[in-house]
This record gives sequence, C-alpha cells and structure tokens, in this order.
Amino acid sequence: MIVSETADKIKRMEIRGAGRIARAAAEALRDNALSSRAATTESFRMEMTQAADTLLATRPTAVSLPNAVHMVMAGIKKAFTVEEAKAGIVTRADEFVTSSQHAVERIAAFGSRHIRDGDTIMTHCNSEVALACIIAAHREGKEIEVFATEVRPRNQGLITIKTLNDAGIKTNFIVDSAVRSFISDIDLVVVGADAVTVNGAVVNKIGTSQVAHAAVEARVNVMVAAETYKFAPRTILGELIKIEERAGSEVLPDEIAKTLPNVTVRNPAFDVTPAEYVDLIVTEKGAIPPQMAYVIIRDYLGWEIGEFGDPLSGTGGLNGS
Ligand code: RI2
Repeated sequence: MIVSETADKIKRMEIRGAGRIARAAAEALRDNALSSRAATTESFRMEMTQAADTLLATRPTAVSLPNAVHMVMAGIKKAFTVEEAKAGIVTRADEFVTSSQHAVERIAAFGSRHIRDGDTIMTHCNSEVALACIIAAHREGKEIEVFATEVRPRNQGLITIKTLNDAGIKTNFIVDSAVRSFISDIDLVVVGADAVTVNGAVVNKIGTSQVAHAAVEARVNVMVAAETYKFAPRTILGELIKIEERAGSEVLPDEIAKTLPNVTVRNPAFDVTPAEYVDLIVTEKGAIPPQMAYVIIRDYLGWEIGEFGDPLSGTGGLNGS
C-alpha cells in the first residue's frame, strides 16, 4: 500500500490498534522503498524521510508508531548504495512485522498464565494483545467470562465482543459508565496499551484509568499486555506522551453541536493510568511490575532507538544495541 493511503487509513482509524498501526507503517515504508526510483542514496533518503514524516504525523499517541518507523528507517544508516539502502529498509520492515507478530503470541502465552480457571475478566477497548491473552486462557481450557465495555465514541467494544463471541467465550457487553457497577464481579482487568512511560504509567484508550481506578478501589488486579515497542524511551527526558484529541463530531453530530453555541465537545482519545494502579505489564520479554518499565527500555529497546530526533540516527532493532 502506498504511504499516503496507509497514513489516511491510520488517521481515519480504518487501521487502528497500536500494534496494527506500527506494522502497517513498517509495511508502507517497505513498499515505498521497493517502488522508489531514486537514483542516488541522498534522494532515496529524502524520499524515505518524507514517507516517515507522513506516517509519524497521523496519530500522536501510540508510541509503537514512531518506534516502528525509527527501527525501519535505521536500515538506511550504513548504506552506501541505493540498493543497500532499499535492502536495509526491507529487511528491517520484515523483521519488525515478524517480531511484532511473535511478540503478540509470546504475550498471549505469558499473559494467559495470570488468568485462572473460573476468572471473570473485564477489558476496555479493543486490544489485539489483551484479547490474545484472554483467548489463550480459554484455549487452555480455563472457564472464563468477560465483561467488555462499549468504548464511546468509536465503539471499539463491538470489535472486541465479536472476537470474543467467535472464540466461544461467554461475554457481557456493558456501557462504559457501568464499569463500577460490575467491578465487584470481576477477578482481573486485562487491557492493552498505546504507550508505557519510563515510570510505568500506561497510556491507553480513554476510560482505562477509570476502569483501573474502580479496580483498585475494589481490590481487583489490573494486567496490561504491551509489546516492548510500546514503551517510550523519550519519557526518560521528562517528555510527556501527547494525548490525541479527535474531532468533536465523533461524540456529537455537527448538526446538533451547531445548535448549542455555548457547548464545546471535548474528545480526548486516550488517558493515563498511573503505575500504582497497574499490577503487571506483560511483555514478550516476560511479565514485569510497571516500576520496571525503565529496564525494558534500557535492556530491550535501547535509548538510541531514534526517538531522540533524526530518524536516521537510530540503531533500532527490538534488542536495541
Ligand atoms: P493493540 C488502541 O487504540 C486501544 O487504546 C488499544 O487498547 C491499544 O490501541 C492497543 O491495541 P485505538 O487505535 O496494539 O483504538 O493491543 O485508538 O491492538
């Protein structure tokens, strides 16, 4: 798929979910490299940088996107010829997609161990990797039941209940505001992440922090499933994760909004759950308490992933260097 098409689909949320966005961006960069007619490494670099910038400008919150882009773009770094640069991009992109898929499988295997036979689980939004943990537990023969939220305004809960239904898992569908009413029936909250900061805070779909807050109040454990490429190296410098605010029309149709001149519709897509509300983050490298997020960034992602500016200066690779 060409870069502008992928970028549009990410913006419109036709491609969504932090992991899928990252893989789609890596694939778009690979396709862009393969179709390039650049005659010099310099012009190839410029073309690729432009493509990377287009993808980076789509949605600001999921750190998986810049991490994937920087890992792939690092493939140009040591290239002398256009052919080498192309091969570098293609290899990195393929590596990223494959390792991302493996990461989801490993997290499912690790995460399912924390789900017990007879557990009732609550999940919020639609996280591929959180659902993979739940489905793995079900396939292991554990009898589980799920409460899935609606997830206004984009209703990603509908995708979640379809996946759970197709997997044959007993599921309850509730509106977002019913979370606290049902939390005492829940044994474990399982959610995904769009970003994990160096101090273990989890940025995820708006409403996640309310679910976690209700869970903490009811002494229910909160497990977050997140691949290491969702951890944000830049937060070590104190940088905050930018919370995307989407169009108000997603919440209230423009025809109604324009009849209410004194009303402003606010539509943040994500919120921040502090580390203290999270019991466990399951990554493909193992399950960690959120306070160990620093170690994941230091040991597996690497500070030089390229998040620190020039996308071509990163070392990349899931193991960093
Ligand atoms: P996976 C999604 O964001 C949700 O917040 C979800 O929890 C998170 O990405 C992680 O998704 P959006 O794209 O990578 O729906 O686990 O705004 O699929």
